[in-house]
Amino acid sequence: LGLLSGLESAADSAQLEMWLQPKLELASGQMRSVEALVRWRHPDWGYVAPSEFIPFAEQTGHIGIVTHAMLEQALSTLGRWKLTHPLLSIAVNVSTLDIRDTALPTRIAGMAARHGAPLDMLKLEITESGLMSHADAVMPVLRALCELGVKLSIDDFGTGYSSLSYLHRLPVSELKIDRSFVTQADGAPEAAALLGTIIELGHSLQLRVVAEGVERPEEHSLLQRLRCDEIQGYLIAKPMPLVDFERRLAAM
Ligand code: G
Ligand code: G
Ligand code: NA
Ligand code: MN
Repeated sequence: LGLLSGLESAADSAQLEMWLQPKLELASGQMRSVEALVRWRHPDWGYVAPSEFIPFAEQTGHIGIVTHAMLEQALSTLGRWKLTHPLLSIAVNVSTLDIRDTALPTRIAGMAARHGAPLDMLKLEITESGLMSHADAVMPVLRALCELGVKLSIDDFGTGYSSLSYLHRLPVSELKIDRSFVTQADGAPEAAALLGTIIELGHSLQLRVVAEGVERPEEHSLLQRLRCDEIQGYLIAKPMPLVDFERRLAAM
């Protein structure tokens, strides 16, 4: 309960920080997109890990506080990058509860207008299980987001139970393969073949395919051979505060 009231005041006092983790586009060697990951800087407890408060916030219906804080920071950043880095997109994680909220698209459009942010540089990452658990309820919201130009990505793909016909109908543009598949594929031929099959599945659905959790050079080259579009993981960079990321951008 202390955690919960803490979360509410955390948002008000800017303790919910947006950290960024780059992704690397394999064909071009360019950075096209970064993922926003929340970090709670508590005045007494120090950094509270997302694993300690995200599941709790979801269960108690308070995830909207986190989502709103991340969207605000992402759109404000995109507004600033419009002139300096117009092709760099930011992906924000959203939970099932968020995408069942029919007011979400309008709220996002309002925030973007306020920050002068291009909506087509915003991406939302939604877990496969989140998409599947309320398939009918989320479809109108996904369509409305898509019409605004917001890009949608299926996170942790391979860990849920997608029906292929439903996947085909979803207005998503990207699939993020869960990191467990990347970790297992390293040195195991059958697991590497499975990874290749998931990448082909994504491509036959006309989706961009991103692999997460890439930690070793061998995984990087395997994913390059398998024609994965983008990779993300500690090998490329760990999540970092916005100021550190912008310092890196300036030095590139
Ligand atoms: O960055 P880290 O590995 O600590 O994140 C742990 C978990 O918290 C991951 O599953 C990640 O998707 C989730 N997470 C991180 N930031 C956010 C956020 O802003 N919103 C939501 N809903 N989940 C997040
Ligand atoms: O659920 P989601 O896919 O959003 O989880 C992202 C989480 O994965 C974040 O907590 C992030 O810090 C973590 N992460 C990012 N890259 C790596 C990596 O290369 N290895 C591991 N183990 N975790 C990673
Ligand atoms: Na994610
Ligand atoms: Mn993921």
